[in-house]
Amino acid sequence: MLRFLTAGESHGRSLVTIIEGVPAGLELDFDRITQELRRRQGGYGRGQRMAIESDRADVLAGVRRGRTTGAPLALLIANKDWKNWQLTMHVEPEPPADATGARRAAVVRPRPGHADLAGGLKYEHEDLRDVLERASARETAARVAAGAVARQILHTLDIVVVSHVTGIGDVVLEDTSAVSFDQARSIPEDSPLRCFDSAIQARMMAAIDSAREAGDTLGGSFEVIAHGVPPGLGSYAQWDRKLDGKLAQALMSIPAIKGVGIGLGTEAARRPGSRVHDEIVSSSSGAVGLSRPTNRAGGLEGGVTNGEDVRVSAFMKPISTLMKPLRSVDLTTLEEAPAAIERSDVCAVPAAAVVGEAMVCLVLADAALERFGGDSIRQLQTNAREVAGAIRRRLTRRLAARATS
Ligand code: EPS
Repeated sequence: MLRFLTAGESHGRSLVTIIEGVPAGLELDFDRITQELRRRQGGYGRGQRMAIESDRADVLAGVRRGRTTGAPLALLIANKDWKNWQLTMHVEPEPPADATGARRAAVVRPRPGHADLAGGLKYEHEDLRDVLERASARETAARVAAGAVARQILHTLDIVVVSHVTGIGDVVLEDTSAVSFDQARSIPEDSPLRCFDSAIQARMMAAIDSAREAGDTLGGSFEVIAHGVPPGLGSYAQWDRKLDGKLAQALMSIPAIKGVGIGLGTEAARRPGSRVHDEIVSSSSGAVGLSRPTNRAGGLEGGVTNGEDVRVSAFMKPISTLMKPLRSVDLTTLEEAPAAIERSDVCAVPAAAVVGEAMVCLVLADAALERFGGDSIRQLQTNAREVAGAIRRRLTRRLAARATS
């Protein structure tokens, strides 16, 4: 079982993550972890914090001489902004003598859309900074670090995960499924919004500019595509083992995500079955003599992977902090007041797509370890090859029998 926990606040000293269940013998590519963290910082519409940070993860445990040992990994991401927040975020009862930065006033006017009010009611916080510091999307940097490790486990099984932005506000791709895995993979890393269609991308950028000028924010949508996923991951046998459910929870847990779709997603609800279900045809080109001319199911049927690309979409609401704030209430007086303003992004959909990739990598790596087992990468690869060989032998034997009958 592969699991992870994160800890840390947006303006505290650091973010940390612990990943448990990583097989031994994985040659960890440290640069690739840094590369994923830098990808998360990108995107047209990101805020000033991204000019301060240059995220990288220090590996503190679970790795020796570049290889995982089977022990838990501990990764630490230092917040460069910490030097500006020590007088506000100090852990000690009183700020240390050498504490730096400004002392911020308590946050008492909750921002509609963020966790401020709900979190303050739950934990009985007077200063809503105690909520927003942990609820901040800053936490996703720790998830991306964990996801970068999971991605490397998947690569030992030739599974590759990519993403592409499919919508910003009301500027959306007509047909998300028209973008193939290879096309999504070909999007250059310096793309402003990582949308495959450059004309639509230009319109998306204009929409972000308009939102910024209006003191507003924008959300959007993205799709994560996992290629090379073997059949049989997940299970239909129990509600909490269905892989579509696990993927949906993982994506929904990303800050600001309000909807998830598998394959066609909600579009499947509007079509007749004849235009939803993916026919199965005998095919000499198929890995096991079968192929699917379409993949509207997004690689999952009954909560189990069927060998097609896993395609999951997520729908992100606009960033909560508006420079033209919405109405709120000052919780110290209960009088109407404009919502608090925190430094923020105008749009962070490309960043959320990178976080989405990380979450899909973590769920798929866990599902692969559940199906194939393996305390070491070598055992995992051997077991996965054996299962794939058994499927091929079973089905191609029937193909051979049919050919001779
Ligand atoms: C973010 C860090 C945060 C925010 C943003 C994303 O940094 P700061 O609060 O210092 O600006 O910029 O978080 C949000 C917009 C949010 O609503 O939580 C990051 O590292 O991704």
